[in-house]
Amino acid sequence: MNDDGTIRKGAVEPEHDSDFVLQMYQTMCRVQEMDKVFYDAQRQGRISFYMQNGGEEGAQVGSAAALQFKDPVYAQYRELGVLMWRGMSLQNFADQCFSNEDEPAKGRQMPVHYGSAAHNIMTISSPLATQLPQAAGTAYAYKLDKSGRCVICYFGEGAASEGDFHAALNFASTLGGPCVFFCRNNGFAISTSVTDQYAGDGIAARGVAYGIHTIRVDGGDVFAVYEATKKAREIAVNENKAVLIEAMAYREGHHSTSDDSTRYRESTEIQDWRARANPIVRLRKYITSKGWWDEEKDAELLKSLRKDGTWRDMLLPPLPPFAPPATFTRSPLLRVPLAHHPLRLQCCSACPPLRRSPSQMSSICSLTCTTTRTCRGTWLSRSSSWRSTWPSTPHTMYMLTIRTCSCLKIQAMPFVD
Ligand SMILES: Cc1ncc(C[n+]2csc(CCOP(=O)(O)OP(=O)(O)O)c2C)c(N)n1
Ligand SMILES: [Mg+2]
Repeated sequence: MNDDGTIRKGAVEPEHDSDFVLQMYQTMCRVQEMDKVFYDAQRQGRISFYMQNGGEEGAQVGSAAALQFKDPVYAQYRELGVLMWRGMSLQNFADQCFSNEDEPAKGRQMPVHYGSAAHNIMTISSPLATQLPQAAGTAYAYKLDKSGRCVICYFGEGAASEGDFHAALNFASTLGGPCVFFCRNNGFAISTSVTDQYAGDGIAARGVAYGIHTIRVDGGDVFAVYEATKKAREIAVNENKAVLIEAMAYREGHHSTSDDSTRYRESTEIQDWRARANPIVRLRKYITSKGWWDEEKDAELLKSLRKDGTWRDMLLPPLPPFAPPATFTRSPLLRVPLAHHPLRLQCCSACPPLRRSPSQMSSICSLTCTTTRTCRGTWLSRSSSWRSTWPSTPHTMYMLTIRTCSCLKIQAMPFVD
């Protein structure tokens, strides 16, 4: 498909029925909408972290649609459309990002580290590329037990610089097993553009070097991705071999909510990609030209996505009622119970060391957020209080270190100016 939604000269137009194509389109729009809402939720301090998928919805949904439910998914972290296509609900995602108890890891994981046995999705790990050797191993097991299943393993082009990428590809090429290694080449590994990541011809060339069937595809073209993945799965299962796909796309958003990508790329570059090559826009042009879609339907879809109950609950402005102050005695690890509030931690004012200046206080007590490994607050001058600079979330854990404080009684309470 061209950027304007027309079929490229010489290409074969796919013969999907309209329901299937519209289902793909709606899933891609849902990814975009969830990204907006969760990004805002992070900015409002309701969750600590989020990663967006803009520009890669076509690669995600197109590949997921070509697979079978029995195929296990090993993902990186920017594959929301795959998980949605598998049937994970907005509530599942919200439970994970908000560390609710209904989440399989019971709030012990960072946001966007989804996983669901029910949907055949392995839990995402933070260290890059660990999923690749795991996928190669699973595929080898499938080869031995002739299960007819095919492993799909997603990763970014940045992760392909890890040793695990090479170990996995060599393992897969020599021992075999049905595995589709799906590389999302979105142009960046955080702030490092591909021009600084490698000097060769991208990731596809590495597949050829390992003797693995390799396909490079336009990642913004949902149909092309679908065909490539379908073919790759077919080869993988029939020949018990690995196949590498490199889907060329562009990361339209920041790397994560901890990043500001305008520090290392021009905003005009982002705007150009969004306007010209966004996979949702391209597919919308195609379905409109087929007479399956129009502006009115698009507006209705957007309205219904925004009306979703999960969004509504997340965006409710009032904060939860104040929990009673909690007292901790010598416990080094505090699970802060006051979700969503800026927090005041106060030591007994009778404690002599705490009547010192803020700089002296810092040398006596320190509070470190165990998620970000940073001290997320400041001691207030002329008081024995510490104020968090960010609102706490349900999974915020602080490591409290008290060196010479004699009372060892700390009270946690909502911060009120
Ligand atoms: C082993 C390891 N090294 C470094 C990091 C820090 N890190 C997190 S994401 C990332 C960039 C990965 O880029 P890419 O694989 O292209 O995926 P993208 O974010 O572009 O989707 C890096 C370097 C990490 N998580 N693990
Ligand atoms: Mg990348």
